Amino acid sequence: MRVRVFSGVQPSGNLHIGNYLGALKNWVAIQRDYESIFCIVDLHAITVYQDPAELKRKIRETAGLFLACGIDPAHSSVIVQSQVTGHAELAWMLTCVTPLGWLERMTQFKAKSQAQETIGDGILQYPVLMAADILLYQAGIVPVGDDQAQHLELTRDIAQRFNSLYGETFVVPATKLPLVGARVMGLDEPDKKMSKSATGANHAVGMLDPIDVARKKIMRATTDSQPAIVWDTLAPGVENLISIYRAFGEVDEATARQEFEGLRYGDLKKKVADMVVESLKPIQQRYAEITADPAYLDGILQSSYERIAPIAQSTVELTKTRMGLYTR
Ligand code: AQP
Repeated sequence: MRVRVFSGVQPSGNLHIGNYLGALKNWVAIQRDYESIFCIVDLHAITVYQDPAELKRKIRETAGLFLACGIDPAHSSVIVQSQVTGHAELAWMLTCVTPLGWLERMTQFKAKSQAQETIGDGILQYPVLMAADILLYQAGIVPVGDDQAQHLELTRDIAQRFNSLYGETFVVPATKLPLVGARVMGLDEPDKKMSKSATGANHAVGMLDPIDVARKKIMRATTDSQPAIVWDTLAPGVENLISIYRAFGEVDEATARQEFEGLRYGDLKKKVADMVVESLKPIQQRYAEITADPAYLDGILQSSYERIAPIAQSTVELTKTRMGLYTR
């Protein structure tokens, strides 16, 4: 059996270059080496309130962007999480083997619950649902950004705990991080991860930002009070811009050092902006073509669903059998 790859993105806002460099670019690079399943994780998005009409629109937008970024539906399945009931079913069964303390220790839970007036149970349960997403397909490899590495460790712990309680059931997955771009920082606050839910106008470059807007955001990025680059003492904002450049252009460190050492910040930003907008232009062009025909996207989602539904069904059945639940 070919090793399966699984990963997902929440349709909880505008996809940004952090999501692209941390996850999607890596997916595109490895998709043909594995049996690949990429998911719009809408059940995760509702762990915080989403406007229903907007969520519906974002699900399609995210699916369109997967394809526009280079996910090839001939090789990879593109699915919507809420269409496959096995995600929620398996999540419950895994909840019952997950100690509460494991969930309370998650840094994303701590950060997200601090920002809420009342803490929804969904924010606590989020990593169990993520474990279910991955284990449902018996995925061996999960390509994600650095912020999800802790949740992947938890997924491994849950799989191992289940296997030791009920017998070998789940493949224990490995995390795959990109070498550069695993944690893209906010352009306005380079000490914080670039995030869809951040509100600053210059925080993130969206994958669908108009080209002139994307350029302006990069030109306004926070650096420091030095005039030019000193490679051995890079301010976080400068390091972030160089990482973005390197990740988009697949530029190694030695080459980047040669290109950037001593360069004035204005020139650095211009080079980074050129690299980013030239990378975004063909993606945006493909996105416009893909979304011009809504039936095309519906067809991909449906054929992907039909391809993966038997895998999900068989894992749910196996898990129920292992636990002694009712099966026919
Ligand atoms: N800043 C980032 N740098 C690198 N990778 C990132 N990812 C997210 N932010 C960065 C990776 O993108 C994939 C999809 O992320 P997600 O939609 O599951 O949610 P998230 O990790 O919580 O990302 P956001 O953008 O910050 O969303 P919100 O604000 O809605 O929570 C994952 O592989 C993630 O690692």
